[in-house]
Amino acid sequence: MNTALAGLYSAFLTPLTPDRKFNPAVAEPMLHSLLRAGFDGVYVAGTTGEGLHLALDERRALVETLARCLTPGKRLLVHVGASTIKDALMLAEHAARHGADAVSSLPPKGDAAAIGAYYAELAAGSPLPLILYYFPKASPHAFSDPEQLLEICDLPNVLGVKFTDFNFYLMQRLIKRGNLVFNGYDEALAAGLLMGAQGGIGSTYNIMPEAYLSLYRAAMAAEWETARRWQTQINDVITTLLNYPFFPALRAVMKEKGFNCGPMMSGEELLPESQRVALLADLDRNVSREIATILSLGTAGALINPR
Ligand code: MN9
Repeated sequence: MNTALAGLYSAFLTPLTPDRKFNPAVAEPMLHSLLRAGFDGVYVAGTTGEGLHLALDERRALVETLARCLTPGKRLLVHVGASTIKDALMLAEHAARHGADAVSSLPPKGDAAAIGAYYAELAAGSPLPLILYYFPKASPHAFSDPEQLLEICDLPNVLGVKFTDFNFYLMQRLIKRGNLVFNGYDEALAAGLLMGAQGGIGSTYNIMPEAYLSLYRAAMAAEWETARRWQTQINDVITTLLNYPFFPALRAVMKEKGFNCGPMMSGEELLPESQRVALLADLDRNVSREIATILSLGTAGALINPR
């Protein structure tokens, strides 16, 4: 198995200007801070990065900026999923030209035959290895027969799967067959690593890198009690975030940490001020001091909830 890309990657939130253009002035320091914290790299323009909502030239600008700022030894995984295979192949070629390490794609719309044909064409035409994206909640039409996922994994140039599901039995079958598997549900990273996932990719890695890296190091050392303790603390945060519109809530916490990612490309509204304040107060109430420090809630919490 090719494990060169094993590790933890944050699913990069695409920072936008107020008029919804890619904002490199925020992306650069955000990338540096994630890499400095210890992540192996970033996964860009996926669900979290709103790749499917960005114009193609914005997606290319995003990749070019991050590729330029990548420090030695760090890696760039680019989601190239698009509404046509032609665009996906063009983005894969662009990612390769700019030094990315792998590409990835959600399944397209359509039936099993269309999905099979799309991945076969992308795997064959991409200069970079392909990471499939198994996410039944977002793409319930795809892989209703999991055997199809296993078959596509056997194609040349398919490296592995970003596995966003709680079916750990299926996850382990993939691992056993020699595929590189990235855990996709942040709330179950410890479980995925226990089953043999070689890494993880996640949206909430952006707001608490140190917690995920501590969990990962514990898991790699087979210190499962410690890994579970981190997972439990992490899940206090995720459970709170899931009570709010999720991606606006993530953006609100990023802003608290000094990274103003601007509006959502999808047009979904950011949290109104009263909800933003309520979210920060909920986090302050629900999470440990250790996690509050990692989230940079120190001052916000104290202001909202003096003690
Ligand atoms: O990148 C993410 N998937 C989506 C993977 O956002 C759709 C996860 O990190 C989830 O956001 C997270 C919360 O459910 O596990």
